[in-house]
Amino acid sequence: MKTFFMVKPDGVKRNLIGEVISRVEKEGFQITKIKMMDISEELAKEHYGEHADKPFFNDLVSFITSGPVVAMEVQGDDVVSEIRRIMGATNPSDADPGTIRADLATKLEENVVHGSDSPESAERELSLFF
Ligand code: 3AN
Repeated sequence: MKTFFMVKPDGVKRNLIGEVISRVEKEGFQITKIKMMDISEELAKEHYGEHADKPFFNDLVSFITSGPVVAMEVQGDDVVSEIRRIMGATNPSDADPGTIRADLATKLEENVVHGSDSPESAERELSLFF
């Protein structure tokens, strides 16, 4: 099984790429594709399409296009839900201790990582980015 995983611009700016990837690898998952890239406005709007009618959509697009990201395909057993577990809840203040967001993020809008939330999203997002 495969999922899409990304270190977002805040994580890249704060030199957290290695820390984040190391957590994923230590849990036994394989990074099968990886690239640093700038996300275009078009790709950002497509990627966050499900949030198009939310009040925070424009902020989401400007944040994700604000600097380079590290996009990955990650492989392993139950990898979609396992990566979500390693990431922790969307809002860092709700995230369990030991998760990436609890340990490394402070703000809901800048929460260091993205991971697909279902096998269907994983397929969609992997085809958008790779
Ligand atoms: P996740 O990143 O955990 O899959 P989503 O898909 O619900 O979370 O939200 C995508 C991104 O939108 C989040 N990572 C967060 O940065 C932002 N976001 C979600 N909810 C809000 C909110 N209520 N206000 C501001 N930003 C939000």
